[in-house]
Amino acid sequence: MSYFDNVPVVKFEGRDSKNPFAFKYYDPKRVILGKTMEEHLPFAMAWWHNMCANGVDMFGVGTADKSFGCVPGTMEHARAKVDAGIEFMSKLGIKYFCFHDVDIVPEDPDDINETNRRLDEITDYILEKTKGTDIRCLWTTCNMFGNPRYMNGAGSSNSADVFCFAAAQAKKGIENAVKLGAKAYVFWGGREGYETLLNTDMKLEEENIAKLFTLCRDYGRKIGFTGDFYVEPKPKEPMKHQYDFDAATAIGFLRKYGLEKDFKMNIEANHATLAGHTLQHELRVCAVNDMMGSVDANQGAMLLGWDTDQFPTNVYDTTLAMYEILKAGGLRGGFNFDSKCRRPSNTFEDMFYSYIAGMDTLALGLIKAAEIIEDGRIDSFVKERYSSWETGVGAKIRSGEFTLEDCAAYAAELKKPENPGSGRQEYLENIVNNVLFHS
Ligand code: XLS
Ligand code: CA
Ligand code: CA
Repeated sequence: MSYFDNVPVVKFEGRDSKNPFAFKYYDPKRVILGKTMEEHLPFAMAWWHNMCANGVDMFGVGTADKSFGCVPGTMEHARAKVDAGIEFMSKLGIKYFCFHDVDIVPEDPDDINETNRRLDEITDYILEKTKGTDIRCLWTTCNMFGNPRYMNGAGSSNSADVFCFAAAQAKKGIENAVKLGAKAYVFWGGREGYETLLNTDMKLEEENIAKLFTLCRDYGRKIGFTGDFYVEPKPKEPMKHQYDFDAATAIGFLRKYGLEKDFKMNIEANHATLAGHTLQHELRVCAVNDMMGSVDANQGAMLLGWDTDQFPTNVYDTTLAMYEILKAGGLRGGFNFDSKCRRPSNTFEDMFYSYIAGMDTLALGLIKAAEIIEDGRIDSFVKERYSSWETGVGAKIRSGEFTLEDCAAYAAELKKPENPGSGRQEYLENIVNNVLFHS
């Protein structure tokens, strides 16, 4: 049984191609800065958007049919989604997928044991179907925000019983990560936050989230999970305030509880902009803190204040993101398209066009970021800008040789410092344009 008969295998044809089912920039075997494009860009399919989401929103029912010929909510449908997902990934040359537990099986509303049995059945099926292919799981996670039991949070719930259900789901999620050979297990704190401090014990909630992370880390290591745990920051939505606000906040939290060795960041572009940052900023924070894990590739709508999860098509942003990633030596994880087709883009063809657009936009970003690095003008400007720290007083301060009194005595002797020099922002921005639009 195949689902996408009218879509051919998508291949690289180059930028002059007008074939809508061809890559214009993503050329998997092309070598850039010593690695192939497919090594630089381990793409992943997000099960929830691609295989599940049907365009439903607060104002209307679904516009896309994701039944794959089955009755939704059945295990037959769950298996059809596996078949369709593998066919979809194969046609695009995507090697990874990511999922929440309830994306791959229908949750039994009354018995977690039955949900877990279904998870065993479907993960067996995934293993069987991916055998002999190079398709693998990038990361697993659990939906600990949709079920009404999580209305007050999961790890941060006021209810210890609810905490145990979150723990039970995460335990199964980590076991599934081991079973499927995933590189990571993700915690996105969907409802780990608050609406009002009038009813909230913030200290207890944060300590309990750390407790959940610690229990999961210890259990994972005990059962042989060697991958990373990721925290995916997001400042708001669904909660008014979420504890994992941004990368800096999440990294500080992990360090406070001694979790920084086992955890890295999963940075989502749209969450960065909701936090008032650029994706480039969040990636730089990860890079300088040795926390670069994985990326949820998407983009938001700058005029809206919510999480639109659009496919990344803005080359300027992907170029600057790839610049950070290249300079940090690459990702430990990959690029998971946590992106969904717009509600009126409701055909199977649109799913392919969307992934082709996203993959090409990241590939073009990679090409341009490598060109910026090879061009060298930006790097050499930054190096020169900080050159006062390489020798003399700067070197002495950095090495610890200079005390506060030494700094003050030096200033007293100098009387007045020289102008620190132009930041040259417009000159640098024009270099980016020059590289981007150089034919
Ligand atoms: C929601 C998040 C979510 C995580 C996984 O905003 O992006 O989908 O990636 O739970
Ligand atoms: Ca995400
Ligand atoms: Ca999102």
